[in-house]
Amino acid sequence: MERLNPVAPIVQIMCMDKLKIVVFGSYNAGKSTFIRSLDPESRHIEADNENGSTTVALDYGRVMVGDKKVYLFGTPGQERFEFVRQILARGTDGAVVMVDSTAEIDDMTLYLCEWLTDRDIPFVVMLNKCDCTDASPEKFVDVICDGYAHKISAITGENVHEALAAFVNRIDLVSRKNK
Ligand SMILES: Nc1nc2c(ncn2[C@@H]2O[C@H](COP(=O)(O)OP(=O)(O)OP(=O)(O)O)[C@@H](O)[C@H]2O)c(=O)[nH]1
Ligand SMILES: [Mg+2]
Repeated sequence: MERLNPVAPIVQIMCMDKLKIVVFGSYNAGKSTFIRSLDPESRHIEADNENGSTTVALDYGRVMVGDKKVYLFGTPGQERFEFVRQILARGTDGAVVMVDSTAEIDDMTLYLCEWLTDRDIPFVVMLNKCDCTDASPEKFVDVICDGYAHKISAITGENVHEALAAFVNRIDLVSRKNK
């Protein structure tokens, strides 16, 4: 699961002791839960819906990874919020693509991976909801992330901090190589 694959070049990282990471993913994948798990004091702009709540603007959280301050922005998953995703993506150092591994591969996830690749934004796939008995994360690995992904459970916190730290270190490593 940790196999390294080539990462798109990072053109500009303004200041490596502060990082902006945007969390993308389909509706209901667990983006907001992931940010809550990393930062219990995170903020969320949501509306009530049939699943409890859905993000209608953004999530915002902060977490230290080693000596780096990581600013996390969660996007809304509903398709109609494309304009919000475009705004939040500006100037980001990296991205997480959150996937519900109890669901099937969907067009939105494929589109997001392509979109990030086209823009040379380094990203990591997080295969979420691995606490569920019907989770099948393996089916995503080769299709959307070329072997590089982390299995997590945002709701239990399993592997959440470790997966983010691995990605932050990876961004750092690539930026040092490019200097
Ligand atoms: N079992 C399980 N449920 C999860 C996990 N992560 C999130 N959920 C549940 O999945 C639902 C959606 O979680 P959210 O974090 O709101 O998902 P989201 O991607 O932010 O959703 P949108 O903002 O609507 O796109 C909620 O009922 C969560 O409790 C997980 O790791 N395991
Ligand atoms: Mg959300």
